[in-house]
Amino acid sequence: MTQQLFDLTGKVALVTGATHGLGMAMATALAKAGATLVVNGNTPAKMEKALQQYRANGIDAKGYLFDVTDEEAAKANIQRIEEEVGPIQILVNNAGMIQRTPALEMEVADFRKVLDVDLTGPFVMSKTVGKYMVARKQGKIINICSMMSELGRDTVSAYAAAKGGLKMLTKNLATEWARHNVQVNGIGPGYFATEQTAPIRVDGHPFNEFIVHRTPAGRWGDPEDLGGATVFLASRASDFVNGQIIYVDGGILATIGKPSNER
Ligand code: GCO
Repeated sequence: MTQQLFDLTGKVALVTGATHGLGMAMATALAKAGATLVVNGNTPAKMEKALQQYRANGIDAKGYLFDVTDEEAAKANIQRIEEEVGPIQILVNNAGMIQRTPALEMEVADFRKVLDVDLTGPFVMSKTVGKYMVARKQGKIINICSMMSELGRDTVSAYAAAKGGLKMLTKNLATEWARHNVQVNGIGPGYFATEQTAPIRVDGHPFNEFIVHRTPAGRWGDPEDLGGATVFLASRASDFVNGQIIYVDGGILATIGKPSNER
């Protein structure tokens, strides 16, 4: 009985930004739990390489190239996926970007771009896929939030504003769509070892030392650490879970931290 709760066999899962990093890790976990995987990306070369990586891992992923902030492109591709692959029952809004610039130096256009990709994009995708899910009275939407959904940090004002907004968008869509048996939740990753964090993770970088010390688990997250929460929120096991953000953060949000001279 318990295993069946987490079985995704026969379910179509669409993961945006899944050509690398945390998106690929979460998409892989969904596929390994039985889901039919559809991968979104916006770079042909990255998509080709990613599909090869999925195939090498025994996953026959389908790739669709489109910009999640472009509503017309999203509508056209979601319709294609529904026709070519099947009804989308799981949507993971993972595609995102970050720009690390002090607020006083950030161009307003750059601020708007981050908000567009990290907040409007998930809205476009949720609205486009949600229309099908609400009509079918079944669906799972998982928005990938962040530590910055709860905490500020120097240089990431746009990203934090977007991820804080994404937390509240998650709660609002959950409020509107729970009655249609569509569960909308989020995952808030802590600090993970990915391409996105590579610049602040190099040995000796002050931020690298800071994170290892600030995280009670004493390490950066491994992308595979996200698989369990992803499968849980995509499966029947979370049918009565709505508007929740599961923070997979090694304990960062649980603690004020400790003095720098303590291990
Ligand atoms: C940063 C990091 C973070 C992490 C993640 C934390 O610059 O602080 O890139 O944004 O990627 O979002 O949850």
